[in-house]
Amino acid sequence: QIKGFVFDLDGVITDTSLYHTKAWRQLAEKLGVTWNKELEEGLKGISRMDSLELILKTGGKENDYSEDEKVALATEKNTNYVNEIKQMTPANILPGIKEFLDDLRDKGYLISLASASKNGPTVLKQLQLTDYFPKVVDPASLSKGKPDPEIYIKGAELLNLAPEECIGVEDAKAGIQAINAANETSVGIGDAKTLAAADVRFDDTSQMTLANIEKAMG
Ligand code: B16
Ligand code: MG
Repeated sequence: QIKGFVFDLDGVITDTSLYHTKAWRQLAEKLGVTWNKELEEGLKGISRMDSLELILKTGGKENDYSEDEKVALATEKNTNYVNEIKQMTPANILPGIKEFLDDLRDKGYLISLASASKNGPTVLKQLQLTDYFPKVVDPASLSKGKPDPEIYIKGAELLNLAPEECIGVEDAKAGIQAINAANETSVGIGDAKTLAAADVRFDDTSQMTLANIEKAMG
């Protein structure tokens, strides 16, 4: 029986990928790495340092920078990103999400956040959704990022629930893999091909309701 929901943030609650993409693309082009759609998709859900590594590898530059230089590059991207998200307001909440969270809260489901982003709490604050997420997994506490299940296991633990009692919601392939490996039920938001491994999938957030999830789970 499902008692809790563990949410990804970027791409599920709001679309920060726009801002992540802008900031990473700016850095990549400065470093002489050509941007492409596959790279853009691959950056979703993975940590800041893993994102930088993927960009450098895409450009064949993985051995060109020291650890200190890499940290400086990632910090430069983050400064630009943090600047961008200052403009976010509750209008940036994706369609149907507020209603879904209200419904979950009314029906007594427990809710936690499993975002790889260290800026998660800031984004929730901009969206005025902090109160809906009393439990947030600290991404700095993780030894491995998505697709490793650790973040979703912790998301369930924070709610004092077994993974089998939780539904995880994700927009990224790496995230769905993490939810499945954690033994939670996976709900994917987005493209059918990318999210083929999801237990339940919707094209966009507006279709994600308890009734639709129950129907899809059978
Ligand atoms: P930060 P999610 C992820 O968030 C993003 O999808 C990913 O693109 C980003 O690199 C990662 O957070 C880390 O973010 O640099 O802010 O710590 O999808 O897991 O909510
Ligand atoms: Mg995401």
